Amino acid sequence: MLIEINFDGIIGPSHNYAGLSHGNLAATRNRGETSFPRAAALQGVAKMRANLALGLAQGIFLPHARPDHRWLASLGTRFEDAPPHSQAQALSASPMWAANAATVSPAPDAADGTCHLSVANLVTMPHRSHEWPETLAQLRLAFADPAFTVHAPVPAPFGDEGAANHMRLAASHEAPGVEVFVYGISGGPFPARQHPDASAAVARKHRLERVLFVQQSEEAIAAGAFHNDVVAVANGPVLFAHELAFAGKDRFYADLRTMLPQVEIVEVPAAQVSLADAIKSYLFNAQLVTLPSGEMALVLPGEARDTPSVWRWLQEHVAGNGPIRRLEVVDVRQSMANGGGPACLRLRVVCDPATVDPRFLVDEGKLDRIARVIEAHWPEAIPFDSIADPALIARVEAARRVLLETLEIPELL
Ligand code: SUG
Repeated sequence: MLIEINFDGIIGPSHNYAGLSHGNLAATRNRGETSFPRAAALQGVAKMRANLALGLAQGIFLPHARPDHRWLASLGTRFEDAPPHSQAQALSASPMWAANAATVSPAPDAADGTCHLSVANLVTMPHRSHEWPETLAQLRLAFADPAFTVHAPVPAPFGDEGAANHMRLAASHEAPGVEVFVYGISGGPFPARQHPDASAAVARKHRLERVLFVQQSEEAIAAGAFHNDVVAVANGPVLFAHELAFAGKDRFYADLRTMLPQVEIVEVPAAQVSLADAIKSYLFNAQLVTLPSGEMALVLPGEARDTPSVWRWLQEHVAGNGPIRRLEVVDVRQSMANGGGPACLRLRVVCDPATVDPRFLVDEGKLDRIARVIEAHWPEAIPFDSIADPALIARVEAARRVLLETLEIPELL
Protein backbone atom coordinates (compact mmCIF):
# COMPACT_ATOMS: atom_id res chain seq x y z
CA MET A 1 0.00 0.00 0.00
CA LEU A 2 1.54 3.31 -1.11
CA ILE A 3 1.06 6.32 1.11
CA GLU A 4 2.67 9.75 1.33
CA ILE A 5 5.21 10.18 4.11
CA ASN A 6 6.54 13.64 4.99
CA PHE A 7 10.17 13.44 6.11
CA ASP A 8 11.08 16.56 8.08
CA GLY A 9 14.64 17.72 8.60
CA ILE A 10 15.26 17.99 12.33
CA ILE A 11 16.52 21.54 12.90
CA GLY A 12 20.16 21.24 13.88
CA PRO A 13 21.90 22.73 16.93
CA SER A 14 23.95 25.18 14.83
CA HIS A 15 20.87 27.02 13.44
CA ASN A 16 21.92 30.66 12.99
CA TYR A 17 21.30 33.77 10.93
CA ALA A 18 24.34 34.38 8.72
CA GLY A 19 22.38 35.74 5.74
CA LEU A 20 24.03 33.35 3.33
CA SER A 21 21.33 33.06 0.67
CA HIS A 22 21.29 35.93 -1.81
CA GLY A 23 17.77 36.21 -3.25
CA ASN A 24 16.17 34.82 -0.09
CA LEU A 25 14.77 38.03 1.38
CA ALA A 26 14.00 36.72 4.89
CA ALA A 27 17.51 35.29 5.32
CA THR A 28 19.09 38.52 4.11
CA ARG A 29 16.85 40.66 6.32
CA ASN A 30 17.66 38.67 9.45
CA ARG A 31 21.41 38.49 8.95
CA GLY A 32 23.20 39.10 12.24
CA GLU A 33 20.18 38.36 14.46
CA THR A 34 20.48 36.06 17.45
CA SER A 35 19.08 32.62 16.67
CA PHE A 36 17.34 30.24 19.06
CA PRO A 37 18.23 26.69 17.99
CA ARG A 38 16.41 24.93 20.83
CA ALA A 39 13.16 26.77 20.19
CA ALA A 40 13.65 26.29 16.44
CA ALA A 41 14.02 22.53 16.73
CA LEU A 42 11.08 22.26 19.13
CA GLN A 43 8.95 24.24 16.64
CA GLY A 44 9.91 21.62 14.05
CA VAL A 45 8.92 18.80 16.38
CA ALA A 46 5.60 20.51 17.13
CA LYS A 47 4.92 20.75 13.40
CA MET A 48 5.54 17.02 13.07
CA ARG A 49 3.15 16.38 15.95
CA ALA A 50 0.51 18.48 14.19
CA ASN A 51 0.94 16.32 11.09
CA LEU A 52 0.61 13.12 13.11
CA ALA A 53 -2.53 14.54 14.74
CA LEU A 54 -4.00 15.02 11.26
CA GLY A 55 -3.56 11.28 10.73
CA LEU A 56 -0.53 11.60 8.42
CA ALA A 57 2.62 9.47 8.35
CA GLN A 58 5.78 11.22 9.45
CA GLY A 59 9.49 10.62 8.96
CA ILE A 60 12.71 12.44 9.83
CA PHE A 61 16.11 13.30 8.44
CA LEU A 62 18.97 14.00 10.82
CA PRO A 63 21.02 17.17 11.22
CA HIS A 64 24.36 16.96 9.44
CA ALA A 65 27.77 17.09 11.10
CA ARG A 66 28.48 20.79 11.65
CA PRO A 67 30.91 22.38 11.19
CA ASP A 68 31.57 20.30 8.07
CA HIS A 69 35.25 19.58 8.70
CA ARG A 70 35.54 17.41 5.60
CA TRP A 71 34.43 20.27 3.39
CA LEU A 72 36.74 22.74 5.11
CA ALA A 73 39.63 20.29 4.66
CA SER A 74 38.86 20.20 0.95
CA LEU A 75 39.26 24.00 1.04
CA GLY A 76 42.63 23.53 2.72
CA THR A 77 41.64 24.89 6.11
CA ARG A 78 40.49 23.96 9.58
CA PHE A 79 37.47 25.61 11.19
CA GLU A 80 39.61 27.63 13.64
CA ASP A 81 41.72 29.09 10.81
CA ALA A 82 38.99 29.58 8.21
CA PRO A 83 37.83 33.07 7.22
CA PRO A 84 34.50 34.07 8.83
CA HIS A 85 32.43 33.53 5.70
CA SER A 86 33.77 29.98 5.32
CA GLN A 87 33.10 29.30 8.99
CA ALA A 88 29.49 30.40 8.55
CA GLN A 89 29.13 28.30 5.40
CA ALA A 90 30.53 25.24 7.17
CA LEU A 91 28.23 25.70 10.15
CA SER A 92 24.87 26.34 8.49
CA ALA A 93 22.00 24.16 9.66
CA SER A 94 20.52 24.36 6.15
CA PRO A 95 19.96 20.57 5.79
CA MET A 96 16.83 21.22 7.89
CA TRP A 97 15.11 22.24 4.64
CA ALA A 98 14.44 18.71 3.47
CA ALA A 99 12.51 19.86 0.40
CA ASN A 100 15.97 20.58 -1.01
CA ALA A 101 17.37 17.15 -0.13
CA ALA A 102 16.26 15.35 -3.27
CA THR A 103 13.74 15.04 -6.06
CA VAL A 104 11.39 12.11 -5.52
CA SER A 105 9.46 10.23 -8.19
CA PRO A 106 7.03 7.67 -6.79
CA ALA A 107 7.07 4.17 -8.26
CA PRO A 108 3.84 4.50 -10.31
CA ASP A 109 5.49 7.25 -12.40
CA ALA A 110 8.69 5.39 -13.27
CA ALA A 111 9.11 2.91 -16.11
CA ASP A 112 10.96 0.45 -13.84
CA GLY A 113 8.35 0.56 -11.05
CA THR A 114 10.75 1.74 -8.32
CA CYS A 115 10.58 4.97 -6.37
CA HIS A 116 13.48 7.17 -7.53
CA LEU A 117 15.30 9.71 -5.39
CA SER A 118 18.00 12.00 -6.82
CA VAL A 119 20.00 13.86 -4.22
CA ALA A 120 20.16 17.59 -5.01
CA ASN A 121 23.59 19.12 -5.65
CA LEU A 122 22.59 22.61 -4.34
CA VAL A 123 25.63 24.07 -6.10
CA THR A 124 24.33 27.63 -6.40
CA MET A 125 24.92 28.52 -2.73
CA PRO A 126 28.26 27.64 -1.14
CA HIS A 127 26.76 26.85 2.27
CA ARG A 128 24.37 24.36 0.67
CA SER A 129 26.76 22.87 -1.87
CA HIS A 130 28.34 20.57 0.71
CA GLU A 131 25.08 19.05 1.96
CA TRP A 132 24.73 16.35 -0.65
CA PRO A 133 27.28 13.72 0.51
CA GLU A 134 25.64 13.36 3.90
CA THR A 135 22.15 13.63 2.45
CA LEU A 136 23.04 10.83 0.06
CA ALA A 137 24.31 8.72 2.96
CA GLN A 138 21.01 9.24 4.79
CA LEU A 139 18.91 8.46 1.73
CA ARG A 140 20.92 5.28 1.11
CA LEU A 141 20.20 4.17 4.68
CA ALA A 142 16.55 5.17 4.88
CA PHE A 143 15.67 3.87 1.41
CA ALA A 144 17.95 0.84 1.10
CA ASP A 145 15.06 -1.45 0.12
CA PRO A 146 14.93 -2.55 -3.55
CA ALA A 147 11.64 -0.64 -3.82
CA PHE A 148 13.84 2.47 -4.19
CA THR A 149 16.53 3.67 -6.58
CA VAL A 150 18.73 6.35 -5.03
CA HIS A 151 20.79 8.47 -7.44
CA ALA A 152 23.93 10.53 -6.92
CA PRO A 153 23.58 14.24 -7.80
CA VAL A 154 23.58 15.75 -11.25
CA PRO A 155 27.07 17.20 -11.81
CA ALA A 156 27.97 20.89 -11.45
CA PRO A 157 27.47 23.44 -12.88
CA PHE A 158 23.84 22.46 -13.42
CA GLY A 159 22.15 23.61 -10.21
CA ASP A 160 19.58 21.25 -8.78
CA GLU A 161 17.57 22.15 -5.67
CA GLY A 162 15.42 19.04 -5.46
CA ALA A 163 11.74 18.77 -4.65
CA ALA A 164 11.42 22.53 -4.06
CA ASN A 165 11.27 22.89 -7.85
CA HIS A 166 9.25 19.80 -8.61
CA MET A 167 5.54 19.04 -8.37
CA ARG A 168 3.63 15.82 -8.90
CA LEU A 169 0.02 15.78 -9.96
CA ALA A 170 -1.99 12.58 -9.98
CA ALA A 171 -5.54 11.38 -9.44
CA SER A 172 -4.31 9.94 -6.13
CA HIS A 173 -0.95 9.16 -4.51
CA GLU A 174 -0.89 5.62 -5.85
CA ALA A 175 -2.04 6.47 -9.41
CA PRO A 176 0.53 7.27 -12.15
CA GLY A 177 1.24 10.99 -12.12
CA VAL A 178 2.45 13.90 -14.22
CA GLU A 179 5.70 15.31 -12.88
CA VAL A 180 6.34 19.00 -13.34
CA PHE A 181 9.91 20.33 -13.20
CA VAL A 182 10.17 24.08 -12.68
CA TYR A 183 13.47 25.69 -13.67
CA GLY A 184 14.78 29.24 -13.66
CA ILE A 185 16.57 31.09 -16.45
CA SER A 186 16.81 34.53 -14.98
CA GLY A 187 15.76 36.07 -11.70
CA GLY A 188 16.49 39.73 -12.23
CA PRO A 189 19.02 40.65 -9.54
CA PHE A 190 18.92 37.19 -7.98
CA PRO A 191 20.31 33.82 -9.05
CA ALA A 192 18.05 31.27 -10.73
CA ARG A 193 18.94 28.18 -8.75
CA GLN A 194 17.37 25.39 -10.80
CA HIS A 195 19.06 24.76 -14.14
CA PRO A 196 16.86 23.31 -16.91
CA ASP A 197 19.53 20.72 -17.79
CA ALA A 198 19.50 19.47 -14.20
CA SER A 199 15.71 19.07 -14.31
CA ALA A 200 15.96 17.19 -17.62
CA ALA A 201 18.70 14.92 -16.27
CA VAL A 202 16.66 14.01 -13.19
CA ALA A 203 13.58 13.28 -15.30
CA ARG A 204 15.65 10.96 -17.54
CA LYS A 205 17.32 9.18 -14.65
CA HIS A 206 13.96 8.63 -12.97
CA ARG A 207 12.65 7.00 -16.17
CA LEU A 208 9.56 9.18 -16.17
CA GLU A 209 6.99 8.94 -18.89
CA ARG A 210 4.72 11.93 -18.27
CA VAL A 211 6.75 15.06 -17.64
CA LEU A 212 6.39 18.81 -18.10
CA PHE A 213 9.17 21.37 -17.89
CA VAL A 214 8.05 24.84 -16.92
CA GLN A 215 9.98 28.05 -16.46
CA GLN A 216 9.63 29.94 -13.22
CA SER A 217 8.74 33.56 -13.94
CA GLU A 218 11.62 36.00 -13.65
CA GLU A 219 9.26 38.29 -11.76
CA ALA A 220 8.71 35.66 -9.07
CA ILE A 221 12.44 35.09 -8.53
CA ALA A 222 13.08 38.83 -8.49
CA ALA A 223 10.33 39.22 -5.85
CA GLY A 224 12.10 36.69 -3.61
CA ALA A 225 10.74 33.30 -4.77
CA PHE A 226 14.14 31.64 -4.86
CA HIS A 227 12.40 28.25 -5.15
CA ASN A 228 9.16 27.41 -6.94
CA ASP A 229 7.68 26.06 -3.70
CA VAL A 230 7.46 29.64 -2.46
CA VAL A 231 4.81 30.40 -5.11
CA ALA A 232 3.18 27.03 -5.91
CA VAL A 233 2.38 23.66 -4.37
CA ALA A 234 0.63 20.57 -5.69
CA ASN A 235 -1.06 17.59 -4.13
CA GLY A 236 -3.07 14.85 -5.82
CA PRO A 237 -4.96 16.45 -8.71
CA VAL A 238 -4.71 19.98 -7.24
CA LEU A 239 -2.27 22.67 -8.30
CA PHE A 240 -2.32 25.68 -5.96
CA ALA A 241 -0.29 28.56 -7.40
CA HIS A 242 0.12 32.29 -7.55
CA GLU A 243 -0.96 33.93 -10.80
CA LEU A 244 2.60 35.12 -11.46
CA ALA A 245 4.46 31.91 -10.55
CA PHE A 246 5.20 30.65 -14.06
CA ALA A 247 6.45 31.98 -17.38
CA GLY A 248 4.29 30.68 -20.25
CA LYS A 249 1.51 29.82 -17.84
CA ASP A 250 -1.30 29.35 -20.37
CA ARG A 251 0.64 26.74 -22.26
CA PHE A 252 1.58 24.98 -19.02
CA TYR A 253 -2.01 24.86 -17.79
CA ALA A 254 -3.25 23.62 -21.18
CA ASP A 255 -0.61 20.84 -21.27
CA LEU A 256 -1.47 19.84 -17.74
CA ARG A 257 -5.18 19.64 -18.53
CA THR A 258 -4.41 17.43 -21.54
CA MET A 259 -2.16 15.10 -19.56
CA LEU A 260 -4.36 14.96 -16.45
CA PRO A 261 -7.95 15.85 -17.34
CA GLN A 262 -9.07 15.75 -13.69
CA VAL A 263 -6.52 18.40 -12.66
CA GLU A 264 -7.92 21.23 -10.54
CA ILE A 265 -5.98 24.49 -10.78
CA VAL A 266 -6.49 26.91 -7.89
CA GLU A 267 -4.87 30.15 -8.87
CA VAL A 268 -4.53 33.11 -6.50
CA PRO A 269 -4.84 36.38 -8.46
CA ALA A 270 -2.20 39.06 -7.92
CA ALA A 271 -5.06 41.54 -7.49
CA GLN A 272 -6.09 39.72 -4.30
CA VAL A 273 -2.70 38.63 -2.97
CA SER A 274 0.35 40.46 -4.28
CA LEU A 275 3.52 38.51 -5.02
CA ALA A 276 5.11 40.42 -2.13
CA ASP A 277 2.41 39.29 0.32
CA ALA A 278 2.55 35.71 -0.97
CA ILE A 279 6.31 35.62 -0.38
CA LYS A 280 6.23 37.41 2.96
CA SER A 281 3.50 35.11 4.30
CA TYR A 282 4.68 31.88 2.63
CA LEU A 283 1.07 31.11 1.65
CA PHE A 284 2.29 28.59 -0.93
CA ASN A 285 5.07 27.15 1.18
CA ALA A 286 2.34 25.26 2.96
CA GLN A 287 1.92 21.53 3.10
CA LEU A 288 -1.08 20.67 0.94
CA VAL A 289 -2.03 17.26 2.26
CA THR A 290 -4.76 14.68 1.80
CA LEU A 291 -6.30 13.70 5.12
CA PRO A 292 -7.48 10.15 5.87
CA SER A 293 -11.03 11.43 5.23
CA GLY A 294 -10.01 12.21 1.63
CA GLU A 295 -10.30 15.98 2.20
CA MET A 296 -7.36 18.30 1.69
CA ALA A 297 -5.82 20.49 4.37
CA LEU A 298 -3.25 23.25 4.11
CA VAL A 299 -0.61 23.35 6.85
CA LEU A 300 0.39 27.00 6.97
CA PRO A 301 2.89 29.13 8.85
CA GLY A 302 1.54 31.65 11.37
CA GLU A 303 2.77 34.41 9.04
CA ALA A 304 -0.05 33.49 6.62
CA ARG A 305 -2.65 34.24 9.29
CA ASP A 306 -0.87 37.50 10.11
CA THR A 307 -1.03 38.75 6.50
CA PRO A 308 -4.55 40.23 5.99
CA SER A 309 -4.80 39.75 2.19
CA VAL A 310 -3.70 36.12 2.50
CA TRP A 311 -5.94 35.24 5.40
CA ARG A 312 -8.90 36.87 3.66
CA TRP A 313 -8.29 34.81 0.51
CA LEU A 314 -7.99 31.61 2.54
CA GLN A 315 -11.17 32.27 4.51
CA GLU A 316 -13.09 32.87 1.30
CA HIS A 317 -11.70 29.73 -0.30
CA VAL A 318 -12.60 27.53 2.65
CA ALA A 319 -16.09 29.09 2.86
CA GLY A 320 -16.63 28.31 -0.83
CA ASN A 321 -16.38 24.87 -2.36
CA GLY A 322 -12.72 24.79 -3.33
CA PRO A 323 -10.55 21.73 -2.72
CA ILE A 324 -8.83 23.06 0.43
CA ARG A 325 -11.22 22.22 3.24
CA ARG A 326 -9.16 22.81 6.34
CA LEU A 327 -6.44 25.22 7.50
CA GLU A 328 -3.89 24.15 10.07
CA VAL A 329 -1.56 26.88 11.35
CA VAL A 330 1.89 25.98 12.72
CA ASP A 331 4.60 28.12 14.29
CA VAL A 332 7.93 27.66 12.52
CA ARG A 333 9.11 31.24 13.03
CA GLN A 334 12.77 30.40 13.59
CA SER A 335 12.99 28.60 10.25
CA MET A 336 10.82 31.21 8.54
CA ALA A 337 13.33 33.91 9.49
CA ASN A 338 15.79 32.07 7.23
CA GLY A 339 13.22 31.74 4.45
CA GLY A 340 12.09 28.19 5.25
CA GLY A 341 8.38 27.48 5.75
CA PRO A 342 6.43 24.31 6.54
CA ALA A 343 6.89 22.89 3.03
CA CYS A 344 10.64 23.62 2.96
CA LEU A 345 11.08 21.57 6.08
CA ARG A 346 9.74 18.36 4.55
CA LEU A 347 10.45 15.92 1.74
CA ARG A 348 7.47 13.95 0.51
CA VAL A 349 7.97 10.31 -0.39
CA VAL A 350 5.12 8.18 -1.69
CA CYS A 351 5.95 4.58 -0.80
CA ASP A 352 5.03 1.56 1.27
CA PRO A 353 6.14 2.47 4.82
CA ALA A 354 7.22 -1.14 5.37
CA THR A 355 10.04 -0.55 2.86
CA VAL A 356 11.53 2.41 4.83
CA ASP A 357 14.20 1.91 7.52
CA PRO A 358 11.98 2.32 10.63
CA ARG A 359 14.64 4.45 12.36
CA PHE A 360 13.62 7.26 9.98
CA LEU A 361 9.91 7.04 10.87
CA VAL A 362 8.42 8.67 13.96
CA ASP A 363 5.42 8.42 16.23
CA GLU A 364 4.55 10.51 19.29
CA GLY A 365 6.78 8.44 21.57
CA LYS A 366 9.83 8.90 19.38
CA LEU A 367 9.12 12.61 19.03
CA ASP A 368 9.03 12.79 22.85
CA ARG A 369 12.52 11.24 22.95
CA ILE A 370 13.79 13.62 20.27
CA ALA A 371 12.31 16.61 22.12
CA ARG A 372 14.04 15.56 25.33
CA VAL A 373 17.42 15.45 23.56
CA ILE A 374 16.78 18.88 22.04
CA GLU A 375 15.75 20.36 25.40
CA ALA A 376 18.85 19.00 27.11
CA HIS A 377 21.50 19.58 24.43
CA TRP A 378 20.56 22.20 21.81
CA PRO A 379 22.01 25.68 22.51
CA GLU A 380 19.34 28.05 23.68
CA ALA A 381 20.66 31.02 21.71
CA ILE A 382 23.44 31.78 19.24
CA PRO A 383 24.33 35.49 19.11
CA PHE A 384 25.73 36.02 15.64
CA ASP A 385 29.11 37.25 16.86
CA SER A 386 29.71 33.98 18.71
CA ILE A 387 29.21 31.46 15.92
CA ALA A 388 32.88 30.50 15.92
CA ASP A 389 33.17 30.20 19.71
CA PRO A 390 34.96 26.88 20.49
CA ALA A 391 32.60 26.14 23.39
CA LEU A 392 29.61 26.54 21.09
CA ILE A 393 31.19 24.27 18.47
CA ALA A 394 31.84 21.58 21.07
CA ARG A 395 28.24 21.83 22.21
CA VAL A 396 26.86 21.63 18.65
CA GLU A 397 28.92 18.53 17.90
CA ALA A 398 27.99 16.81 21.15
CA ALA A 399 24.28 17.56 20.68
CA ARG A 400 24.14 15.83 17.31
CA ARG A 401 26.06 12.85 18.66
CA VAL A 402 23.54 12.36 21.49
CA LEU A 403 20.64 12.53 19.03
CA LEU A 404 22.16 9.91 16.72
CA GLU A 405 22.91 7.66 19.69
CA THR A 406 19.37 8.07 21.01
CA LEU A 407 17.91 7.19 17.62
CA GLU A 408 20.41 4.33 17.20
CA ILE A 409 21.80 5.51 13.88
CA PRO A 410 25.55 4.99 14.44
CA GLU A 411 26.19 4.77 10.69
CA LEU A 412 25.96 8.57 10.49
CA LEU A 413 28.29 9.33 13.39
O1 SUG B 1 18.26 27.75 0.54
N1 SUG B 1 17.86 29.38 3.60
C1 SUG B 1 17.42 28.36 2.68
C2 SUG B 1 15.91 28.24 2.73
C3 SUG B 1 15.46 27.05 1.94
C4 SUG B 1 13.99 27.00 1.80
N2 SUG B 1 13.61 25.84 1.06
C5 SUG B 1 12.61 25.77 0.19
N3 SUG B 1 12.02 26.83 -0.31
N4 SUG B 1 12.24 24.60 -0.22
C6 SUG B 1 17.89 28.68 1.26
O2 SUG B 1 17.89 29.85 0.87
C7 SUG B 1 19.57 30.62 4.83
C8 SUG B 1 20.73 30.21 5.68
C9 SUG B 1 21.60 31.34 6.09
O3 SUG B 1 21.54 32.40 5.51
O4 SUG B 1 22.40 31.08 7.02
C10 SUG B 1 19.17 29.50 3.89
O5 SUG B 1 20.00 28.77 3.43
